[in-house]
Amino acid sequence: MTGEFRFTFGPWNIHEGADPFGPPVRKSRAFSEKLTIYKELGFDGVQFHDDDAVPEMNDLSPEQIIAQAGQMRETLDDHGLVAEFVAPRLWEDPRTIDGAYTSNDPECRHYALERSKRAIDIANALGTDLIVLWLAREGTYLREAKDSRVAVERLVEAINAMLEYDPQVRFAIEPKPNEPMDQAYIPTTGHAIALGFLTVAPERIGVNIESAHVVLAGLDPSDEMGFALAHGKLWSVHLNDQNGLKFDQDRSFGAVDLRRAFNQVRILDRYGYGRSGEWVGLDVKALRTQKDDVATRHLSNSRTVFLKLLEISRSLDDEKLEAMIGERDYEALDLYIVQSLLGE
Ligand code: 3MF
Ligand code: MG
Repeated sequence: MTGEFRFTFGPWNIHEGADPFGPPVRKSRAFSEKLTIYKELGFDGVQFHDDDAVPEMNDLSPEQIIAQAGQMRETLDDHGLVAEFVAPRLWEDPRTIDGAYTSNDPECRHYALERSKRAIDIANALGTDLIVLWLAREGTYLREAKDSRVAVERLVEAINAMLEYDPQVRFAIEPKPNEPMDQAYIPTTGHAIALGFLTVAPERIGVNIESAHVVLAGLDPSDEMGFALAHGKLWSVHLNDQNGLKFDQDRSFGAVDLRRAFNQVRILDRYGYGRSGEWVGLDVKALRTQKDDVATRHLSNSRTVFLKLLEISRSLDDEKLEAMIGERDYEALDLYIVQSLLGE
């Protein structure tokens, strides 16, 4: 079968456990301390928000930002780590309360674009050509407040400006149907890829598929991955899990639906995901109940489950599978998969 997989996560995946109803329950860890944990947990790459790499970047000049990002690159080198991507964090500033690229206020849209250009500078300094766009507040709480056609045009305008700002950089759009907004304008993989085709450089627009986001859209993550793979657009993944249609849980990979996780691993492996340098990214949260000394288990556990499912997928008897499919005996196929997952 195919090759090895390399894993990444973002520093926000080691966190203090606050939720909308309660305060932090674990101590903060400095970013430098988090970096020392990556290798121990079996991870070789780091996903960044722009201000993970350059804190307080809104107070710095573009030159200062590039210099600080350069220092971060050296720190990564020292740890034997590399940057997978940089994502502009466009959902915390007061100017992005009503959206970033789709805000109704032109000054706010201007801020979002300038901030995104700085994120591209940071990516260059960190040595990655990939920007992830999670379009957090690009949606509505009420239909009448924004115009959905204009919103798409504004997204295209912003992405075009970024494509023109840097002729090399690639963008992986991370779709999500809701949260924090009631409805998002780019809720699924199909929307993200179609948006790319409206831009001046569709060949530089792909997707980052997050399992939980797909489940929230009522779809199957492995099918969304297949759709992106058929377009040559699966440039990153955020593997995790999600129990039904509620808030974005970011559960450990495979913790809720093992078979759903299995099928994601299977399609990634089948089509050589990773061969062109793609990483297996996680976007998982530790349960709030988890104590300090064991608050990184969700990361190592997710990786362990991925590798175990990979082993199971590769051990399946292809001839047996083909025979069952040929006979259209999907009941037999069903049992074979379930028994394999049960280790029988
Ligand atoms: C939200 C997310 C985000 C993005 C991250 C990188 C905080 O549901 O999934 O995680 O993945 O901002 O784009
Ligand atoms: Mg994510």
